[in-house]
Amino acid sequence: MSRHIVVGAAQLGPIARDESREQVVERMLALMERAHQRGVTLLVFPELALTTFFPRWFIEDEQELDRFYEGDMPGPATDPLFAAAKRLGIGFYLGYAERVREGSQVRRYNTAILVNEHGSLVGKYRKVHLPGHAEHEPWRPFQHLEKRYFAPGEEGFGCWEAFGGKMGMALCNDRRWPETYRVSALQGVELLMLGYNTPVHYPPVPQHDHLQGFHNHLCMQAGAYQNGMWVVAVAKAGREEGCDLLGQSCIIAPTGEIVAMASTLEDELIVHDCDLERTREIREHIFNFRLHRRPECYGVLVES
Ligand code: CDV
Repeated sequence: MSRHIVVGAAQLGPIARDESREQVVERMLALMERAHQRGVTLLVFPELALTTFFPRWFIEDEQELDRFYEGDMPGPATDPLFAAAKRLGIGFYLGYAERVREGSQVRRYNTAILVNEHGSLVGKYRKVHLPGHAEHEPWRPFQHLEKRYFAPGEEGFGCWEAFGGKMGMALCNDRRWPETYRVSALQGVELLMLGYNTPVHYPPVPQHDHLQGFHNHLCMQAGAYQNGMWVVAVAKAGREEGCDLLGQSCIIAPTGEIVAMASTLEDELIVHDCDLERTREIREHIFNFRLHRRPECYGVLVES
């Protein structure tokens, strides 16, 4: 028996600070059309896919900051993505900056949504692991102010029934944490989608810069294998406003093998026909959680 889903990873090249939503959505629609021609029914876009990666700047003017957030999803600029989903029969994962009013408070999240092949919202995920710093650090060549611009997601990782399987969502830095995969796998996730923006230069530890590509794949291949799940990881890549962002978008099988990988730092589509049943090769044997896990020995994981 097999359960196939043709998945696309829609890597985006750089987005300029003054590029409009309409221009970006145009690029995304072109990728959706190409994906449709290749039989894709689920397309994964990057983290904060609608704008430049704005946490690289210390922005004091609230109005200027708000330009990078979506108040409505879909809104007038993003509605064409939902319409294309319905017209082409392609669902998508989309990362964006979310601004919501909660009572008298405005809250901002680094968010991803999953939309099905009918153009309807299936689920929402708010980034759990926010990297970087909250205050302006002028010594850095560029900032990473996610801790200033976003509140951490409180709902954790989920599992959504869609596309004939169990889907999970995460965002960028989440991919470096083993908990992301395990908490998802324990809920049954068979395919984990994640978008990322990863500067090649890491100012606090620059001696690791040459390892960015290695660490990117190392954590995701391990996460896929140790949890028997497909991982679809999609970059915003290339030189964006003078900052080099890692590419290497990829699709990873539950065996940990990379089965498709982007070879440019531009808008690029990669596709793989994923059989969700292949998760069983791992989950029913080497990592059969029910038979072999020893949660009674792992208490410190949640106690500290
Ligand atoms: N957008 C991110 O979460 N980026 C981080 C960087 C700052 C290390 C990442 O883990 O790729």
